[in-house]
Amino acid sequence: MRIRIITLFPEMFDGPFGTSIVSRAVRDGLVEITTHQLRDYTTDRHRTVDDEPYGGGAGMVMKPAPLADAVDDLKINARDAGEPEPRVILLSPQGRRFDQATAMELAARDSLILVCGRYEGVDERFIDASVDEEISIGDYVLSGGEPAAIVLVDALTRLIPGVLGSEESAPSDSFASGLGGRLQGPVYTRPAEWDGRHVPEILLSGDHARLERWRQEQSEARTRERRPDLMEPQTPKSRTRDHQAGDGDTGQ
Ligand code: 9WO
Repeated sequence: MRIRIITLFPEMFDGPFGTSIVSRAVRDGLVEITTHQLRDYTTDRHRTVDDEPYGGGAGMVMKPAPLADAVDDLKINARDAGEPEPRVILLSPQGRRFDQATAMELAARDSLILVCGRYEGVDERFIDASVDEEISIGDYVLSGGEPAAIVLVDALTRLIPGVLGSEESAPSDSFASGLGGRLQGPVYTRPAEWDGRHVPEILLSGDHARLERWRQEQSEARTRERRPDLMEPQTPKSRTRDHQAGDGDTGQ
């Protein structure tokens, strides 16, 4: 899998991608991740990437041309490398909510371009012209799309065959396909008593059949308690921009 990331802050990715499972996957050639400085796609002397919003308002808006030029260049790059057309994803609070099912869907693609916005947003015409899908990792405002891109890459990388050892297995299909699954129950390690608190006796009993039943019950009780929404039938996914081409959506 090949992931290209357009950003004003490439150095934000050095730590997360240089550590742990993602770095091992990169080292083993299972995923190739590159960051691309948006400013390199400006053409003016001051390397301008933003401007004042039409109609007034606080802050600045990202200009469409450098973003579109970056995407176009990286698509040419992908074609030259013999890759299929990359899917272009903008990380944005206005996007479809990211979940394990979306992670599986994206992990099955060979080539992605992730676009990280900054300031108060990106010019809507860039989204209309160049973005296939907007994805949100949750209902909060960040300073930019970068932390969301890091989350997305982490979740995808774990799903690439060969990335996880047999010890740390990927989530099962039932969990993955729309969280029809359950939350994980409590886990414990040594010592059997710590600070006056005991590990549940059943974990020490060696009765595997009873233990498996207990784990299922714990998982279900916790899900019912904390995330009852996971136990409801899933509502249909909202359509992606792919399916909306030409429907006149103004994004309002
Ligand atoms: C800024 C702002 C300021 C005042 C009132 C409303 C506002 N909205 C925003 C805003 O959405 N800023 C974004 C910052 C512009 C695009 C990049 N930024 C961003 C991406 N923040 N949060 C995300 C994000 C991405 C994916 N999932 C969750 C959040």
